[in-house]
Amino acid sequence: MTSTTQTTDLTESAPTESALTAELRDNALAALERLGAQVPVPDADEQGLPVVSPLSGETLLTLPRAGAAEVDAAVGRAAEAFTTWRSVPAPVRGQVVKRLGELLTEHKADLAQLVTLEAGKITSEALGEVQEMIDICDFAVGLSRQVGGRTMPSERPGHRLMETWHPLGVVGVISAFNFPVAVWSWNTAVALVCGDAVVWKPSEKTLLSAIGSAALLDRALTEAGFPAGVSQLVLGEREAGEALVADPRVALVSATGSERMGAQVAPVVAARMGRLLLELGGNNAAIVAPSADLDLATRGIVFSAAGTAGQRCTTMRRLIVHESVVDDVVARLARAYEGLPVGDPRAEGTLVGPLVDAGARERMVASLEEAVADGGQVVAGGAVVDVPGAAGAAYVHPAIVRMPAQTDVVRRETFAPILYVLTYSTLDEAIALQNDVPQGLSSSIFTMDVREAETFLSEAGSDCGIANVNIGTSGAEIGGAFGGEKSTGGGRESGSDAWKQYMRRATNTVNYSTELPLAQGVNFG
Ligand code: UN1
Repeated sequence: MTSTTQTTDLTESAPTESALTAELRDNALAALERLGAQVPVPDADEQGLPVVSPLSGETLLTLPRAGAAEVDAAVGRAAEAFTTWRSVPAPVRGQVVKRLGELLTEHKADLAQLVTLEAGKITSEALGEVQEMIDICDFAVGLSRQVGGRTMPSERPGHRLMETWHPLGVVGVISAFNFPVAVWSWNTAVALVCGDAVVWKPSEKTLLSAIGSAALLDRALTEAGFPAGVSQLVLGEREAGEALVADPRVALVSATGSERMGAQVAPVVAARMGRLLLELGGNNAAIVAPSADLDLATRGIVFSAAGTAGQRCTTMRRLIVHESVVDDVVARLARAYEGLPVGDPRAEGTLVGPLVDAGARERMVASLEEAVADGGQVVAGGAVVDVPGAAGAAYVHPAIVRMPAQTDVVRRETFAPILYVLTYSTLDEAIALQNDVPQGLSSSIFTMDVREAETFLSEAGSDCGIANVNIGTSGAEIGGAFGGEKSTGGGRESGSDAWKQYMRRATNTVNYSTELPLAQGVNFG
């Protein structure tokens, strides 16, 4: 890629461009400059990759498009850099991640601004996303002095039986638009302390925040005198993603996105015996029991269902409410939804920003129509919202729909703010409804009854990777392992012992005796 700082006159500005788009471009370029990032410029004859902001729905600028050849070169550079990086002591690698955390802290507002411009998140949530990056850096620094194996008793005298953990090699990270930078950092901070190199293909919808984040890591690496090759960024679309997934030098593919994407990636990686870490769709439900603290539940539900305009993997999409409290709960939620400020995510007080694009809005409208055809009743929101000066943006009012049953539309993930409400009479029935979807990411129960809470968390309860009590389905901390079961893909990123997926384990037996006893008492001559 040619690396020249891109200025306004080098960008493709359509004649019909809105004043808002010009402002967004200026803001984005200024933030990138503060981040020390070079914005690559496409060749004159190249059809560049458009950077579109969901705030205006228009193109801010174009970037060079990486295809299979660029991915091949990036993986080559990463594989080469890995041969040095793997032998750097893990605590020293941790110092690079520590520096990345410091740079992220220093540039928190700059990166958050790019997240808002590209993913449409309100400022507080965008800052929270960068905080999540800082948190995982802290976590990974601690990990850099802890990754290690066990020693087990050997059955043979004078023998030691132990495990050693080694870096895997090149990790391919494919991230989604909705957490454009945090998910990269979960993978990268941990992979780097584990001794791996990372090739990152961000969503084609969030290229600038990727450029900004990668620039900070490059700085941390070069300041410490390490080859920047361990961190590679490829800005491309499907062709680039396919090349990365198929490349036999990529030891682990960590991909976040739709269930459909996962179903395409998984067989390719499996066929070459590569490792997979998938974080795919969620269809997260909360159960509201008769004993629930309804004030607390209402607040938790509104954040998880309407926050991030319903565009988190962990967004609450289903509410399963006891029949004795359902009318009360729905009335409280409808009141809260009525007052939700929808609009420019940069504005103070806005709680719901735009959907990522018009396609997302169409899918929301279509799902609402299907729900109504299934007998659903829209009790709040659901309308398309016009924001002055942003005609190309896709704003909607988050919706609540009471459903007579868990029909197909409810069992699918529509990546938009629709909360389907179902009722139950026994806890067993509620848990069965909660589990009766293809996905298994996040779940929660609102109850003051310890028996109900414990049953929900037991083996007979939620089948999800995340199960919470008296808290919504979204907004997990980085200290726990993050991921889910069934069609969500089974991977675990972020905290706890997720690091093990970024390393390979060797079992070592050392004989320090003068004899050669065989295991299992075998006698061989
Ligand atoms: C995602 O939507 O892909 O738990 C990640 C949460 C965030 C991460 C979401 N910490 O909602």
